[in-house]
Amino acid sequence: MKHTFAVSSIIAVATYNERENLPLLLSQIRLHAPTSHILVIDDKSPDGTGQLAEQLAAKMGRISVIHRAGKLGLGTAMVAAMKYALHEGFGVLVTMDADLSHDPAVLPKLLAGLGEYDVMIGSRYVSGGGTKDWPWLRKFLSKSVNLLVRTLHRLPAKDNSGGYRAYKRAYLEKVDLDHLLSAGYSFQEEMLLRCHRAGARIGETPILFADRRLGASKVNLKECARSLAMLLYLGVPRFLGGPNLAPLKSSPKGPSHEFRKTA
Ligand SMILES: Nc1nc2c(ncn2[C@@H]2O[C@H](COP(=O)(O)OP(=O)(O)OP(=O)(O)O)[C@@H](O)[C@H]2O)c(=O)[nH]1
Ligand SMILES: [Mg+2]
Repeated sequence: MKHTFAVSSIIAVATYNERENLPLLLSQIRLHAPTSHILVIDDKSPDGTGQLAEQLAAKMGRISVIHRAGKLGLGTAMVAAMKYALHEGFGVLVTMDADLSHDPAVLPKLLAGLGEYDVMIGSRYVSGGGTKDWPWLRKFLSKSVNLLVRTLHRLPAKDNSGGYRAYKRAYLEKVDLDHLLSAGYSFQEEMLLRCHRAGARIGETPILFADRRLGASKVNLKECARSLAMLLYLGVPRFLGGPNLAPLKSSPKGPSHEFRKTA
């Protein structure tokens, strides 16, 4: 008898003051990825996003909320999501922003891409992708950083800095999540680099990245400079004192039912 298998997936959104965006975001995710679990990681948002997430979770079901003590940064929120996904036995983790810059309508394509690839990227820089309403300076800086990263780290992807991604469990298990070096923006490049070093096949599907419509931007110039320095350091070879980016040899503990039998 032939069985079909469905991978259990979890979609993680980190939030800091996203109260205005959360209801539409969660309903859109549920619409486009109805079988996925949702995880919200909130850092004690002063606007009450965490409490609103709890109310929506009670109403909608299959939504978990992690409340952290204060603003600890997007990178560590994503690590918390990765550990949660591993611990809870999910086969796929999707990460996305909460401000609707990442269109939930792309979720089916990201998930379907994992049939062929191990990590899928919602990409602004492949044919059909792009950014909407960005000033030329932001566009120029983002493209330049991507070109630098691609060249320096010999990464195959065109968009290495975006946060709209789907990861297969096996590659989250191979990355040493306890010793990531980046807490800020360079987190995305570092994760990709580590997955690449672990042998992951990386695919991209185009997205149109829209600027946030509601809520305040958290872009921080000091953090941009710190992340750029980190990207350069990540490119220093080991024998010259550079970082250890080798994949883990043994998997961390936790249930590993990657595939759930459905028939
Ligand atoms: N939990 C948590 N989430 C964060 C933190 N910083 C940012 N976020 C969330 O991470 C996602 C991306 O942050 P954004 O502020 O949208 O960053 P951006 O897209 O580069 O810039 P703007 O959209 O212009 O603000 C959003 O969902 C934020 O709410 C943080 O310290 N903790
Ligand atoms: Mg944003």
